[in-house]
Amino acid sequence: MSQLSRRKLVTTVLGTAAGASGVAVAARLADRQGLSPPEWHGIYGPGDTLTCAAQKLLTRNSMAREFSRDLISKAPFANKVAPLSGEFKRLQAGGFADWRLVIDGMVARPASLSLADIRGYPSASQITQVTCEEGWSYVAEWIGAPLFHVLNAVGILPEAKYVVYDSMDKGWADSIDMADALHPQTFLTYGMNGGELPVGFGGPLRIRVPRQLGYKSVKYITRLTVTSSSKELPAPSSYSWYAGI
Ligand SMILES: Nc1nc2c(c(=O)[nH]1)N[C@H]1C(S)=C(S)[C@@H](COP(=O)(O)O)O[C@H]1N2
Ligand SMILES: [Mo]
Repeated sequence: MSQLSRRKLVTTVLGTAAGASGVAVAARLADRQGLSPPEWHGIYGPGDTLTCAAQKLLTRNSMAREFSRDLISKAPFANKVAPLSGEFKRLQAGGFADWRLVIDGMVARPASLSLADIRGYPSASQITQVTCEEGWSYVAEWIGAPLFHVLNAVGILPEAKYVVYDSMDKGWADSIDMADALHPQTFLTYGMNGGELPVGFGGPLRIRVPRQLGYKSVKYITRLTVTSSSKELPAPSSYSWYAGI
């Protein structure tokens, strides 16, 4: 089925089902189309699931707003710089030469990439806003490898549904679905405002997911795991999994 006719079908069916036999039916249909947050059977009710599905349908091909260079924040605010571990400090002392990003799970060619490897992929930049759920934000230029280049290189298997990312900052693991993982503005970021990505802002490597709230843009990432199972996603934090803005 083509993208367009599928979308039409989904919106029609979602609307009809929501009116006729209740939101639960519509939520199940949304789930089948890969539009639901993975935890909707748990803390999300069918109502929230429909909200998420509707936003995903509307924003499927949308881009996060990009700003002109003169709107880059003069004093961007680094949220929390966690007391990073001894292991992090050792890597930092070595100029991150030993830093690796491990890519595993449902990929044809699992990989362990150095920063130089990641810099070897086509690079891109975006001037986008980090928006914290607590109400503050800043605009910065982010430079990195669009994640889809790297995922194409390792070869994601057709059943793959999510990309999980883990961080050297304990407790900061999260995940996105394939629509966001393959989105052109989702970056493995190693540069900021023309220079290297400072440690305070997540250096040496941070994922940028600019269509979602700041907490999805996890700093210090060291592992990407591709999976088809929502059961393999990191335990939900107190924030909602889908944070589209
Ligand atoms: N590893 C890690 N990543 C993180 C966080 C964190 O504490 N640790 N905070 C998140 C939150 S809540 C926000 S709003 C943004 C803030 O980005 P900043 O630190 O560049 O200001 O980073 C996100 N990524
Ligand atoms: Mo945040």
